[in-house]
Amino acid sequence: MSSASATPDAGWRVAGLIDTRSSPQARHAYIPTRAVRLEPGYWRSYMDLNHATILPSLLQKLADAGRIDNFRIAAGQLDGEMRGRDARDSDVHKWLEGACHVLQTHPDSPLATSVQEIADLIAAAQDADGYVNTAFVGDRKALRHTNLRHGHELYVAGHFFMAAVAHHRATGSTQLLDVAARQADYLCKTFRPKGVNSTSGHPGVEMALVELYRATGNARYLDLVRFLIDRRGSAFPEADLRQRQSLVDAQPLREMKELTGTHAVRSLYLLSGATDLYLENGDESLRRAVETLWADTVATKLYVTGGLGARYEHESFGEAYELPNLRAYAETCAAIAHVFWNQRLFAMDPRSRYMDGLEWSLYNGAMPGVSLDGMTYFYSNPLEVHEHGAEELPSRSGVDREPFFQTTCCPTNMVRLLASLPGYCYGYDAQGIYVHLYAAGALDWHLPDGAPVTLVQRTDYPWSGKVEIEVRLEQPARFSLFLRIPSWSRSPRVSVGGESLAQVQSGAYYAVTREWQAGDVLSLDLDVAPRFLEADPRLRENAGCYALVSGPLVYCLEGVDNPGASNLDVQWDANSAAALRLEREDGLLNGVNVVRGPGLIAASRREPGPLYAPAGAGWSTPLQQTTLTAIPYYARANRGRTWMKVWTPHARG
Ligand code: FUB
Ligand code: ZN
Repeated sequence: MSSASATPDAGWRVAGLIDTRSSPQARHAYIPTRAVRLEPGYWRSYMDLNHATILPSLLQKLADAGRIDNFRIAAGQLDGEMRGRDARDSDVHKWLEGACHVLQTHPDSPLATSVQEIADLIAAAQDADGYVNTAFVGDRKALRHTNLRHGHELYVAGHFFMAAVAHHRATGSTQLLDVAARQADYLCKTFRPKGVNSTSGHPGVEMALVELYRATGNARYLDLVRFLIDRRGSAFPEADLRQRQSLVDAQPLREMKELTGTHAVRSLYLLSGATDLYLENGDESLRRAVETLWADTVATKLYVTGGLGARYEHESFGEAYELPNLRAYAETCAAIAHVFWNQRLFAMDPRSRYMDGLEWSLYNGAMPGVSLDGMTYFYSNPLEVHEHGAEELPSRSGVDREPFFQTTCCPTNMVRLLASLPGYCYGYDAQGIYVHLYAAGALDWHLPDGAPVTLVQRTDYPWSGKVEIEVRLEQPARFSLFLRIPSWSRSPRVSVGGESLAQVQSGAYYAVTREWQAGDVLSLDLDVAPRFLEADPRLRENAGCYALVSGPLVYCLEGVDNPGASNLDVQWDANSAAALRLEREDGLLNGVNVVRGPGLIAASRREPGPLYAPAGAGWSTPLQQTTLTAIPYYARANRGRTWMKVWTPHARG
């Protein structure tokens, strides 16, 4: 945004989640987590749950699994066997990153003690040459960089760099930033044409190195990112094609036109890093690549839930329109990676389509990843579940939540995402302030000339589409407030002081530019009335089906709310669209809007019958009328084993 250079200590308090203030190609910057106070509402309840339950319980689980002791052993403070797979340290780093985000809004949190203890341990475990990774020290030191396909070394380093930057931005301390810089310097010396001339099987380090550059000003980190990206397409020639696709190495990134076969999390992390690099170096070929891949992905490979990665095999994207419901992989981490990528794309090109995608994947792709009590998690997120069929599915099938995983990437990703949520809500440019996400609370920020401004947001979003923003100023000031008008909203309305404003369009930011007076109130009215979506006919599995949405939330049917029906015989009445009712249920699932509407159950199909019949003879099954109740998809699987369905056929009763 400007030409000022980033240096440690400079501006750590005002750096956003990604700090694009000095990025030459960035047209937008984000407002840091600490400037946003969320008040009771949807996101605040998750922030509190994360702080009070998820972070402490997950730290205990990490400790029980030996993840913290691994650092003690590496630091020579404890004798014993290290435990866990090669990527294990990344779980600690992601926890640490999340806890540091919390410290921005809650500097007095008891988590501060654990943060400091872990920061000290990581610093103590750093090797003399700068390397930090408990899986490759001692007698495993010789194995460093010998298994770049699967060893996760750079992936782990990337998560450490993100934690170190978050620690710096939370506390102002450079303790971990210095440790990270030493490790990054080591990587710069190691990964080069005449050194380790390869890249990482699991990307992630790219966006982290760019953020480390933004925090330290060391441009060598950008050179390393470019090197790691440029090696893609020829780093793993010994692997077969499917493996190279999975490693995002089947083609150079700039030549890729789609993500079929690529590992979802790997490719979305890589694209986040490539977008970051473009923001810094303006390489137009990178911009073309990320735009091409974004367009193809959202047009052909994105679940209606904002989930990504259709296949269990290699945890990868499928072909265009290959989006199975029962067997969806849709890893929680992939939806979170989509959030990361869209945030970076928006900084490159501030179009609401990126923030719409971010919001959709956040509510519907990521949030199902944690239970309402914050104790169990989903790795994969199918769009349909059989009542009795779970055992035949692959492990981590998204049927029953689990408290922990050996590779526990998704829970620790949830932690850092939830902790950083306020940092997604607002951004700014030279014209004014952007409201990206609607959530009750207050923003304490400043105008381009430095004058303080507070925005007080009052809303019950996503349960209601009404948002009020009160502007508090010391002096009247002229600037723009940009409101995201989501593409799903019909007939959106904006007014200031009761006066309606013209030409409010969905799928764009609406700029309200005026001389603002203290106490001015801006009102936004979005229509969250429930409605059905249909899929592109090429998505054959969903032919004749509806998905139900209300505002930014995708809904699903669960057996527990719809006794007498099953996922195989339940249908919406084709006439039900006009009869859908949005009803508040404060006592259900921590308080949700349910949707009720007329449905049908093909009752006589319960017994196995002939599997096939002559064409045209039809399956003239008597249909029993019923009222169906749908709940938000993110809240599914919180009441024991039950069938679930997002895409539901519709029929004439
Ligand atoms: O390999 C580390 C993580 O484990 C990946 O990001 C996820 O897809 C899971 O496989
Ligand atoms: Zn994961």
